Amino acid sequence: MSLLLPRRAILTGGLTGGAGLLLSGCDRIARQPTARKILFAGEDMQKGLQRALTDRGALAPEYRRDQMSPIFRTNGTRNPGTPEYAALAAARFADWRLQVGGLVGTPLSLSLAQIGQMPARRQITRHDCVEGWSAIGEWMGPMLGTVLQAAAIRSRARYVVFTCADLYGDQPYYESIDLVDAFHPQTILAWGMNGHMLDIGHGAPLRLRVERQLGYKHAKYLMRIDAVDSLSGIGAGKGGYWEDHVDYDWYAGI
Ligand SMILES: Nc1nc2c(c(=O)[nH]1)N[C@H]1C(S)=C(S)[C@@H](COP(=O)(O)O)O[C@H]1N2
Ligand SMILES: [Mo]
Repeated sequence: MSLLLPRRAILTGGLTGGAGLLLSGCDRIARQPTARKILFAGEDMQKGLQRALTDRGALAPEYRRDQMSPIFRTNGTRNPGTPEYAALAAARFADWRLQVGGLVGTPLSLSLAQIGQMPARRQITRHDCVEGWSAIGEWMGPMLGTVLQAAAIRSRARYVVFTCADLYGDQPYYESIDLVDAFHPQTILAWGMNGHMLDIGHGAPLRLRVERQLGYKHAKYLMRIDAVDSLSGIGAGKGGYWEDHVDYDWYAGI
């Protein structure tokens, strides 16, 4: 329970309005890696560490409806196209279940309806792809932290691994984040986008939104979520499909 974020404040919109506007000029400068290095050079270790932790917890900017992109492109897999996924989609995901396991006290198997009944956050954020495009869209779904808590995530857990329905070769797309991002209030399991149920192109029936990081971290077509204490047993050990195959950074902070 100690990890529970101030959900009431979030759900009533206390944090949703114009978080981006609250950033001071100093914060903006501190976000740039080179500036950050210079700033940190003059600080003692303790202060620098504290600062880094604060930075990780900060909110990504949120936008107004009228700032949303008229077109939000799709990227990576646009349809998993496997017989299994086709069958799930044909039944409008009535038979789909999200498995939550690994280092948890209570493994869960959640239907889309169950996830839809959980308190949802709505956020209009900017998606930044490493390939150089971005788009502003509205996302809706429960906080990942709520689901991890419902599963009674164990204190030994350090990371959360996502396994997807789409295959690259014979391997599902996979990604991982640490617990700071997993319990960040804007890290949600989105079932809604731009006022509709998530479509297949954007990751139906459920995709991750981890708003402080680049697009490839936002795993679409979620099938499993596992809490783990190490990433060494996942794929080649770097924590994600692109990290393992083309050396993308595991921590892709924006
Ligand atoms: N399962 C899965 N998730 C994925 C990908 C993918 O190929 N498969 N591509 C990633 C990349 S690189 C980006 S930019 C975003 C694209 O999300 P979108 O299609 O909703 O724009 O999904 C990310 N999540
Ligand atoms: Mo991307």
